[in-house]
Amino acid sequence: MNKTKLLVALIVVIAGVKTGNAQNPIVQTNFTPDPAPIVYNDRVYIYTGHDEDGATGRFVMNDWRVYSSADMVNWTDHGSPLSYKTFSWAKGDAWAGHCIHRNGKFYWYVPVADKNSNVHAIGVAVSDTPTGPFEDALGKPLIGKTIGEIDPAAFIDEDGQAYLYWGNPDLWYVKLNEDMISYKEEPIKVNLTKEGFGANHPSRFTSYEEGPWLYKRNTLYYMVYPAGGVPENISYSTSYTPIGPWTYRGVIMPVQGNSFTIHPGIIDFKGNYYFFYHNGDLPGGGGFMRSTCVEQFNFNPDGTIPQINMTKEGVRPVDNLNPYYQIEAETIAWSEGIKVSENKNIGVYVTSIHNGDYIKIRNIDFGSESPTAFTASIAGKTKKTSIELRLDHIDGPILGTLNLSATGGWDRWKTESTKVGRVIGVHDLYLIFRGETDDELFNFDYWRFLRNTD
Ligand code: FUB
Repeated sequence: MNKTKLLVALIVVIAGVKTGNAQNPIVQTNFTPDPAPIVYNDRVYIYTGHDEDGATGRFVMNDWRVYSSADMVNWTDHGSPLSYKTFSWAKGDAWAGHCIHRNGKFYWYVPVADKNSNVHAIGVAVSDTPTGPFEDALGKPLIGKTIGEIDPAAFIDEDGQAYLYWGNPDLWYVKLNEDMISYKEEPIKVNLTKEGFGANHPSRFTSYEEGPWLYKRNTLYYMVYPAGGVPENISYSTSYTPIGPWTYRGVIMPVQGNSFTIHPGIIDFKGNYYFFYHNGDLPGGGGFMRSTCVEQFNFNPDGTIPQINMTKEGVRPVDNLNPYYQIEAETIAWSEGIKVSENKNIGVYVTSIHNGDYIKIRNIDFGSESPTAFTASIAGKTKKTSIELRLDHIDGPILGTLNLSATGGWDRWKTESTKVGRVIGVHDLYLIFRGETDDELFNFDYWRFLRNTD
């Protein structure tokens, strides 16, 4: 490459980063540690923890959150359907959980500080839908006998037997009954050997730390876990049974990403393998303000997992978004400036919108017939605000501008529309918020495009 070409390439790369080509962390509106992904009805649902903004020196975690996507890049925020307050016996410390689907119900296993013992115990919440509402299934802990009852992860084998794994510094498992909220045999502590779990840290007997994730591919079971001690990497062991004996296989993700913890989750979705983790790389983030990220990977031909490094670019879209249905405003590939909130009337909505903030949505398929109008549901008290619609780039061509007036209240919702220019095919869309003030502009619930035929 000659010098001029190199300079042009560098400018393009820098401009790309500046205008939001990043895809990791996948949520920018809240800190979302400890991701636990599942696939349900052609969507990926991620159950995350929630580090409160401003946490320093200790974890401040009161609830959990749910996000979903059909394309792996546009993530819809389903809010927080579970909090430590859901469990009458809990007093806080809503740490890393895991949700699993069985017989039409969703079981969300979570560690919370127990009011009675003052240490973490594992509760289980149940719902009829992946996004809640969830309620305490037992009214007491499912597991709560010893110190270190954190980081539960459930797994259902092909023969129907369900297992729950958890623990720091020890690794435990129990066979769950078909009802997923009880067990017959007592929990078993796994014998952590160097052969089974490596030994890469002077202060620990093996490298197993916490956060187990059980994944099965063909006949091989993968136990994937944060390892170290701290700072943690993600390592794994394999076995031909879900209960071992385990063979240590090495590090998948080395220590990276501005966080002393990390947390794994692996799924298959639409023919690809995805590796979820968290880091502290969101602006303002760190060891106590961590965020979910995802990378795509392939298994090696011998079934081992290659080293996976953190990237800012994340993964490619595996589907397009149809803009002719109502899209929740909190469906976001990347955003800057905004936050989300939720209430009983309308659910989750975008808020804390200021002049220049934006939402990027990727891979919108406008089809072969151009839309004629754009409509959005907004609420606010500020005059002379607008949503600028730009294609493919934050400085890209303007497709239309939706001028808005005050609706009379932050919860007085109104649908406004504007004509748009011609566009066909697949494009990224930037919704850029404008106003003549530094104050908050409006709240934003949903949007869609309309065609003449709609
Ligand atoms: O998020 C709180 C704790 O940090 C989790 O339970 C561990 O897995 C670690 O990520």
